[in-house]
Amino acid sequence: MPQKRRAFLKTTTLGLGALSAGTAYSCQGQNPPTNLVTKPIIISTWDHGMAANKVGLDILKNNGTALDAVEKGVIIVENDPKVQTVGLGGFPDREGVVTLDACIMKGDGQCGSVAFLRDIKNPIAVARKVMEETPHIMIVGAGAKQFALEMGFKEENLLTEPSRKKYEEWLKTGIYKPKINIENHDTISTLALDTHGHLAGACTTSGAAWKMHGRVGDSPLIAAGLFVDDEVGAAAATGLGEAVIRTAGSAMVVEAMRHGQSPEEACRSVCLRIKAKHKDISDLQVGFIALRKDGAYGAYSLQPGFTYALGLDDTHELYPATSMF
Ligand code: SD4
Repeated sequence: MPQKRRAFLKTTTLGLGALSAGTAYSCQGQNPPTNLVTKPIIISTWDHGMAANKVGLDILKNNGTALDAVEKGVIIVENDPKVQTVGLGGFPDREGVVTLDACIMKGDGQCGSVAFLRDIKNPIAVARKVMEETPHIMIVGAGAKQFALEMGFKEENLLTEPSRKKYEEWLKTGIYKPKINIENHDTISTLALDTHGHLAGACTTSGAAWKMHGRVGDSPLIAAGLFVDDEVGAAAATGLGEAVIRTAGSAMVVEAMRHGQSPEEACRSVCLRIKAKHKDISDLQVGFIALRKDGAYGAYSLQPGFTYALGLDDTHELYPATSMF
């Protein structure tokens, strides 16, 4: 593990100690008292979630909405060419084309999504426009690009030189065997609870590197990559999209919380279901984050290595998720 990462990676236990003066809870199988509400709070997948949370938490602390917090937070990661799994600089598909997927959802059920979008670096903002400016929920491919251009988004080349070089290296063998999440940078999913008591979530990705042209994963699919319900909580996924879609992953996490499981238990239940549906999970990674309406949070993944970033009060920390193996 790189030294820099190790330095700010904290265990959940340490994190709880650091937070004990505040009102946050981890969710190791316990439901916190519901009269102690933690808000605002923001939680994101992976190390790059730290950058998203910083922007998002500032918005939340100024009484901004959870919707603005998650959108403006993940845009930071979409704009970062060094993150090769999201937005600008994302790895291309097997034809060398960068195609992006994203969705956004509010706790009242409003949502928007784009998939197989080319040449527009902020799919999450386009997804929000779909939610706010159209009678639809999901727009894909050429139609999504046309809509984005109509909404004033700029067309640009998303294939950066480092990603093109990696693609050319991959072309030498051209073998497609996804090992998603083995390197620690991936899809960004962000969930937030604002001071008004509302939840929102955003999920944005360039998807699986070297995927078939036209392949769409879980990330733009409401219920798979993301689900938010103000009555219960929110959940989002990272990892191999096909496995998440098969179990309607994020919606199932929220439903498990609705039936009384803590956020971490709910994430674990769906990981168990995914395990049961696959003969060999040695190369399969799926991770979930969950945020309950009272501010309780949790995360869980199949394989070790999945990290999540948490922002609340004046604290930003990165934690390793509990994993099955
Ligand atoms: C996909 N779920 O397209 C995305 C990729 C991902 O962590 O989340 N990786 O399958």
